Amino acid sequence: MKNVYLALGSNIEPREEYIKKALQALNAHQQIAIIKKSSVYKTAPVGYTDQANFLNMVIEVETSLLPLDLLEVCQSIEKQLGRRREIRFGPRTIDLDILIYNQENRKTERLTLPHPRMYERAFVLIPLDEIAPGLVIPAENGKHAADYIERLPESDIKGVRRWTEKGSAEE
Ligand code: A4P
Ligand code: MG
Repeated sequence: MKNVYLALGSNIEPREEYIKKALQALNAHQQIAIIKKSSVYKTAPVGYTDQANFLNMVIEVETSLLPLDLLEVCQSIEKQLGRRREIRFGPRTIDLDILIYNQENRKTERLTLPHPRMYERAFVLIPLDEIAPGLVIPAENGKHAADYIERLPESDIKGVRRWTEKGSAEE
């Protein structure tokens, strides 16, 4: 079994429903078990800012799937939930990214691990730190989420607010 962290994000209504459905679909997969869920956070859009606020969360899962097979499952769930790829970084019903897969480091066209933009994103680092404060992110020289949060501008941190308590987006 491999230990994996996934990021979920949605900014098209009904956002909470899309997050819940994605959790259900992941949990329904025979080779995926959800171990831990962060709270759901309401977050200001990053990158392409002319779009609605997001709901974001991070989960820990155990899986026997290989990285590319897990990516395929994530993308099929995105598709099932009506995801259309129009604007890069733009609005989406659901985005399911693999943040960390075991202690793997890889950079291929289809998959980069850990997720290449996670170090600068408060909407990923804050929920990750909530559920895995002791986790060493397997890149650079082995830092924790909190070490990267420290480097972020205050305004990025303020853009991430708790929306629901831990576990309330039920499976
Ligand atoms: N890919 C490579 N590595 C990975 C990985 N570790 N996990 C490839 C998942 N996918 C990975 O992603 C494009 C391609 O990245 C995939 O085909 C896969 O082979 P995509 O989901 O199709 O397109 P995207 O979502 O537009 O791009 P991406 O790179 O996932 O966008 P980001 O970086 O996730 O940014 N602001 C807030 N507040 N909250 C958000 O959730 N999300 C984005 C999207 C922008 N701003 C946001 C949020
Ligand atoms: Mg994505």
